[in-house]
Amino acid sequence: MLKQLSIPFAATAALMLASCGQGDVLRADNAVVKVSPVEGNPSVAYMDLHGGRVEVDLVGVTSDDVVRLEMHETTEEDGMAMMKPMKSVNILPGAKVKMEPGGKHLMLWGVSETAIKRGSLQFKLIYSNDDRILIDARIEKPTPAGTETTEAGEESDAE
Ligand SMILES: [Cu+2]
Repeated sequence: MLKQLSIPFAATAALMLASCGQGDVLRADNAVVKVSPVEGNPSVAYMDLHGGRVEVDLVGVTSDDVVRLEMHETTEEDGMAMMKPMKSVNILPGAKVKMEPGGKHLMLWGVSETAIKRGSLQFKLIYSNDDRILIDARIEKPTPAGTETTEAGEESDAE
C-alpha cells in the first residue's frame, strides 16, 4: 500500500525535468537569406530565435560576408507597411521570436559573390548577456521569371 505513494512523486519529478529540458537553450535556426533580384538593392534574411533560461536581448548581428547589416521591423501604420531599424530584439526565456516576411527581419547590403556561389553564409548573433552564437544561413538566389536556371553542372557543396 505504501509503495503507491512514490508514484505521484516520481511523476511530478519527471514533469519538472521535462519543463526545463532542451527547450530552453538560447539558439537560432531556419536562417535563410533571400538575395534581392535587383542589383544594388538590399537583400533580406529571416530566422527563428529561441530564448534560453534567462531573458536576453539580441543586440547585434554581423557577418563576414556582408558589407552592412541592419535589424528591421515592418509595422503597419494607417494601412501602410513601414520599415524601421530596431536596436534590439527582446527574447524571453523559452520563447520563440520569428524573423519573417512582414515582421522582424535582417537587411543585408553587399552580400559577397563568394557566399552566393557557396549558397550559404554565417551570421554571428550577439546577445545582451555577452553570448555569441554562430548560425549558418541558406542563401536563396532570385529566380527571374522565364529564365531557366539549371545548376546541375555546379559542384555540390562538401558539407
Ligand atoms: Cu528592412
